[in-house]
Amino acid sequence: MTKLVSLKLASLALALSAGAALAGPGAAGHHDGEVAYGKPGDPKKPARLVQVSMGEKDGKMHFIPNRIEIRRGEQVKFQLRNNGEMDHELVLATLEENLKHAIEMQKNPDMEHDDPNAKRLAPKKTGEIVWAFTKAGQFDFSCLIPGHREAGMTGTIIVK
Ligand SMILES: [Cu+2]
Repeated sequence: MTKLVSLKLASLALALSAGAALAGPGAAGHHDGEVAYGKPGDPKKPARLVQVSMGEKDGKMHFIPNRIEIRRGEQVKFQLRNNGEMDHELVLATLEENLKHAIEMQKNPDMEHDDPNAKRLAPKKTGEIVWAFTKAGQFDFSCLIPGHREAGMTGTIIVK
């Protein structure tokens, strides 16, 4: 009996210290993985559907559409489809981050993205990105496979 009580107390103490650690200063400012262009979406919450297709035509590569307007606070489910003959990806970020990232990709072209803000698709495949646009601004989405952004695979997101 006494042993059981002390065990319960020990687990209570553990739970309390875990709670204190969660509320510590380290957690401040990084809740939900929020970044300059918003945060990963919650698939359980409603989302506006935006279809984006990827492909190549006449030596150029594209996203359709390549300009998307979003209201601040809106959650968007991007339904992606690769209609092309090559692998493509959509990486959502600030323009600055995507330009920097494109340089890293040139050094390491096989870098795979499996982040909440990016999706890579083989030809004829579909995929989704769910993103909550919590901040106003102008953002970028690009295919960072070397040469693709340069061939036209880039678009703009405007959050107002
Ligand atoms: Cu591409």
